[in-house]
Amino acid sequence: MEAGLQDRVTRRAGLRPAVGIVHLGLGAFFRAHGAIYVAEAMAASGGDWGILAASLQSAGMRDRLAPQGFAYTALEAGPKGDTAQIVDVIENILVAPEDPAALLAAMADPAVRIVSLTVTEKGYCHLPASGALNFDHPDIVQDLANPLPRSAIGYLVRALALRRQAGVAPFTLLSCDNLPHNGAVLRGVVLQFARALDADLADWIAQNARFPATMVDRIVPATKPEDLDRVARLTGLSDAAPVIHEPFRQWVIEDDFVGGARPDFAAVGVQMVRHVAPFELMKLRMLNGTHSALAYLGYLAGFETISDTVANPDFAAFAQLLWAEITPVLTPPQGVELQAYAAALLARYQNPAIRHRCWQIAMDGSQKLPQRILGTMAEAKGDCPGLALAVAGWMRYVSGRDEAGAAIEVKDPMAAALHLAANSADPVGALLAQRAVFSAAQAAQIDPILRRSYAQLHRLGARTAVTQTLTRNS
Ligand code: CS2
Repeated sequence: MEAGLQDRVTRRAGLRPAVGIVHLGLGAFFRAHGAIYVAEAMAASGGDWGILAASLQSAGMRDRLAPQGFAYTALEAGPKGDTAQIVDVIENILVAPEDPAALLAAMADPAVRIVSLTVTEKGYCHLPASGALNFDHPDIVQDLANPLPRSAIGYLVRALALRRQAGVAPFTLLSCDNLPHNGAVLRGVVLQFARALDADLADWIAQNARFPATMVDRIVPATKPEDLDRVARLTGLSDAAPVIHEPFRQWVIEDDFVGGARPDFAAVGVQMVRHVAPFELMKLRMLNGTHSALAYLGYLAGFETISDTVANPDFAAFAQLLWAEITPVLTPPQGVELQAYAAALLARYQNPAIRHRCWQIAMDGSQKLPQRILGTMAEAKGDCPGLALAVAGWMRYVSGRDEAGAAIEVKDPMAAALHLAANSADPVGALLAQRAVFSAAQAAQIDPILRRSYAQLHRLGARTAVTQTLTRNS
């Protein structure tokens, strides 16, 4: 039996950086992306940017990482082989529901100057179609009525209130989720929540806090049980919570922090820019849009992962068709060539060392489709057979039955409503009527093409429908 990671990581008490960042939402993505950049920035330029991470739901990650001193292995899985590094930048992990007051106190500490978030789209408790705070969300209802929160938004606002009370400047709120204008969306929901509590607090936050927008990118599948052996074989150390990631990474951040206080991100390749929006839109539509499309159609066609899906030449050609639909209505960031960006994406998807399950990407489609796919369709005036087939794939997927009649485990905050709609007499009409996902204008615009795509998918199955869509549009 190999030695454990804990035997290697000697906690250098006294030499550790102080905590300067609280991170909400401790998933694999943050551990393979933001945390590594922060560790590298401190190695390059110093600074007290140790991370206190919080799990907003379960204790699992804390329980696995605590015996290892919160260090873990990040395994970079490339087409030519794996390499591993130990990431040792997390100073502590709190499990929010166990002790909400402890997390609030940590966020109110004046040494903390950044609170970053990877809480996924649904963690913003907003209405995806409009961006407004969902005041009917059960967590928001509870968090407005109680000082001990449940939601990320509740934690942020209650912690900011404590800082204001204590005469401490607010922290920077750094959204690292795949939402368009993520900084502005976060600012919007935080201010709406704060205003419902106390208008003066909302004004103080609006004037003094900062909400830089970011674009984050690295493909990081959920860690699977077999990955533990893969890591132990490579490093000779057992690790209860490694992360597996692709070689590529990108982080673009709007350089707007409270008092300019931040790690030296620029020293480690983060692009610090004035306008993130063009990067964000490109990534959301070209990467995440095609990821979702391949996830629904690939799943229905019986492929397990994205790399399995694009190993099929027709699905790889279908990805190209999607990019051909997306790029004409996209303004690239300065200096970026969209064709080269698309070619690089296909190579990333083809990386056989990354086993990213279609099922994982298919999760939470109601929260993802608007910014990933529907925006392009609206701007392209609905003339997108490839994207329409992808949305039809989602409609089929949320019915909960695959093409062979087997059950699909649909994970989505709207799963129940979607299931009902997708199994009604008029699935396309009933799903297009979901106003959290489709605006009335958009539903009317894409109704005809979606009916055709959905019928085609039903009649032919995903594989043949993909092939037919290609031949019709070649
Ligand atoms: C994926 C993303 O799960 C998903 O929905 O599309 O997690 C994707 O892998 C990342 O955004 C890549 O940066």
